[in-house]
Amino acid sequence: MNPPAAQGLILHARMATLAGDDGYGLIEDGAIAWREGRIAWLGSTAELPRAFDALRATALDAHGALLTPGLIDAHTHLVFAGERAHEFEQRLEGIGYEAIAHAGGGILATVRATRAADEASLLTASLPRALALLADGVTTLEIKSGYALDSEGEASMLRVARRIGSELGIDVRTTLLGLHALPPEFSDQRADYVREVCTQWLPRLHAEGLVDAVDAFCEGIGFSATETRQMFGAARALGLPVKLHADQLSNLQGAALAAEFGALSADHLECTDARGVAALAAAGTVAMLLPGSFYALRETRLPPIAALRAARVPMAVATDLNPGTSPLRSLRVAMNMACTLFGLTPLEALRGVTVHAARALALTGRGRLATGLRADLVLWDAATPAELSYWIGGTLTRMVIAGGTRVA
Ligand code: DI6
Ligand code: FE
Repeated sequence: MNPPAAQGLILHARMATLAGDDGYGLIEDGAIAWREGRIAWLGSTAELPRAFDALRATALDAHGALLTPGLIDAHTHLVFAGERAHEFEQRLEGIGYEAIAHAGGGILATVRATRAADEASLLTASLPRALALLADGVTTLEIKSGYALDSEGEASMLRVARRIGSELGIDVRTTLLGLHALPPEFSDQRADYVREVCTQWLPRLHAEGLVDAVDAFCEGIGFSATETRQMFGAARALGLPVKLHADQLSNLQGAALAAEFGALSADHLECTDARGVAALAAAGTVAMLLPGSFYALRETRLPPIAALRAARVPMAVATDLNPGTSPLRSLRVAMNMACTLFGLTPLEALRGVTVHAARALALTGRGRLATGLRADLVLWDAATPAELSYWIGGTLTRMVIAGGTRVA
C-alpha cells in the first residue's frame, strides 16, 4: 500500500514567500496548504478556501512565527572520513593552507582517510553533518565527490551522498569533483589523470546515475584552466551542467571560464576581476559566495560584491562544508558571515540560500513559496526574516518539512 500522501496545513504564519524578483514577498497572517508533496494554496489565513477544510483538523497554528521555503545548501563536500583539526592548529601557528597542501596535507590528507574507509563507515561519518544542516533548515543539499580520486572510491562517495538523501528524506544533488587534487599515484602524470577522469570515470559514473553536475578545483594548487576546459568539454558532451571552484586563492580567470561553458555557478570568487564579473552577468551564471572558507582561512580579499550587485549577477550563499577550509555545519551561520564579512543584506543572504541557490542547482520548482512548487518549508522560532542571519548558532527551527513530509 502507498504511504499516505504528504499533506498538511499551517495557519497564522508570517510567510516570506520570496516570490517576485526582489524583496521577501511577505504575507502577514498567512496560511499554506500542501497535498502530495506540493503547495496547493497559500495566502491570507482569513481567505483559506473551504476546499481545505478537511485539513483544518490537523492544522498547525504558527502564532505569527516566520515561515520560509526550505533552505538550499548548494556547495558542500560533506562526505569524507576523518578530520583535519591538526591543520587548523598549524594554520594558527602561521603555516599557510597552500604550504600545508604542498607538504602532502590538505585535500590529500582527507583522500588517505576516505580511501581507508568502507562505504558504511563513510555514511556513518557523513550523516551527522547532513543532519546538522537539516536541523538548521536545509531541505536540499548539494554534495561533491573528490576525496577518493579513484573511480571506485568516487562512485562510493556519490552513492553515500544519494543514500544521505534517502535516509534523511531530503533532496541531495551530486557533483563529480574528480579534478580536486592530483592523487599520488598520478604524480608526474597529470595529463593521464585528467584524461582518465574525463574519458573513463565520468561516462561510467554518469551511466550509473550518480552524477548531476561536474565541478573542478581550478587553482594553482589544483588544476589549470586548460585541464578544467577538458573536463568541462567532456561534461557538456554528455549534457551535464558544470560549475567551478573559481578564483579563490588566485585569479586564473576562473569566473570567465565558467561563464564560457554556461556554468550553473562560479564559486568563491575572492580574486575575480571586472572581466570575470561581466562574463558571469552575460552568461547568467550564479555567483556562489562561500564565506566559511574566507573566514576559516582568514582571507583578506573580498569577492567583488558591489560589482556583482551592480551587474545584477544572482548571488547564492553556501557552507562549502569540508574538513579543510570550511568545517561549517550551519547554513545560517554562513548567512550571518555573508552579511558580516561580505556585506550582504539579510534579504540578499536569504535569497542566496533559497531562490538563487535553487537556480545554481538548476532546480526551478523550489526556493520560493508558490502554488505547485515542492512543499519544502521551515517554520522558525523567529518573527522576522532578518533574524535568520542575525542569530549566530543555536537552533532556530521549529519544524522542517521536505516534499510535504516533516523531517525535523
Ligand atoms: N573547496 C575545496 O574543494 C577546497 N577549498 C574549497 O573551498 C579545499 C577542500 C579541502 O581542503 O579539503
Ligand atoms: Fe568547495
